[in-house]
Amino acid sequence: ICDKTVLVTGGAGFIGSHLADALAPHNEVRVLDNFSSGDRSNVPDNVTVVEGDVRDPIALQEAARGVDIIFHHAAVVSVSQSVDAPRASNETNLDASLLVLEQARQEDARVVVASSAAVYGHPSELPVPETAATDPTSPYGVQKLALDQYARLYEELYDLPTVALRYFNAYGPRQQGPYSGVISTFLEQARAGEPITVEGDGEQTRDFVHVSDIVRANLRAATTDAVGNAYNVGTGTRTSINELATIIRDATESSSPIVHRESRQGDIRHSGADISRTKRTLGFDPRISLECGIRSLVEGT
Ligand code: UD2
Repeated sequence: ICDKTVLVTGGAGFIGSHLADALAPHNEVRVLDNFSSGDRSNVPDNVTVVEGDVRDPIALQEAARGVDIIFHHAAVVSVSQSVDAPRASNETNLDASLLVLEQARQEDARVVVASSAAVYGHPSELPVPETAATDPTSPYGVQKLALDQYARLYEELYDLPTVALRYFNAYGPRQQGPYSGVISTFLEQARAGEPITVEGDGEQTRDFVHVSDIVRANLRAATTDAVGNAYNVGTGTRTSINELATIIRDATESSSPIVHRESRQGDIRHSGADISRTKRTLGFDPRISLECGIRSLVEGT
């Protein structure tokens, strides 16, 4: 997209900052972030940063004034935090999301929201299509499902162009911190020569999708006529955690042992996206295989 004024909430975070990077050369980009987990150094130079909380209507109003599109990526992304403190995560993940949708109505702006594979819980079929049953297993999943449904409803009720993108397991540069996901954990362990900790038997599978493919899905969502829909954003390929451990150990030429520890309570056994709707309707075609994505992470390219 070109010559638009856009707001990226959570634009200093992992996915939001990559999106800001991609948009900045050809658009006027604003970022709203409270830097609770995001980092200022992630934000490109030619972007207007509003330091503020997405829960704060005044900050949001300032950041959203006159925008054409809002990419809503501000969230408490930790599933375990949402289990420990459901109301606190609900305030950011759902209450603030409603503020964003309302603000978009005021501005007559398109909204692309970050939804999640968490809406499916234990998927009722594999690969899981968008039409499958939604049965989240955490407050985080309930919050993302409600957001995803509100986005659809705002299109139906108020004719607001909205798109919900259901991300599967995202990975890539700048993913860090205690809740950052298995790939960044394994990479750190392998680089430090420490044991790579597989939880459970390691035969559980995930659909790992590189952040640059996620950015491409967002850019498609920014222009599609097929609004009011949710789209899976994955690769369609599932990889076991055991395979992942080996790929990472090989790519880093690490001598870390691969060890097993207790499995995570309530862990999803298998997760994988049916991306046929996303391909057909958004023209989305993931480009980065897991091997390639991990190699580029290791090489820092
Ligand atoms: C992902 C998302 C989460 C939510 C959810 C939806 C990430 C980081 N999290 O959670 O936000 O959308 O999907 O279902 O993308 N594991 C190990 N060793 C470790 C760490 C993890 O074996 O040191 C295993 C873990 O037990 C699980 C798998 O790796 O089976 C993936 O764990 P995760 O935390 O990266 O992501 P997930 O799928 O639980």
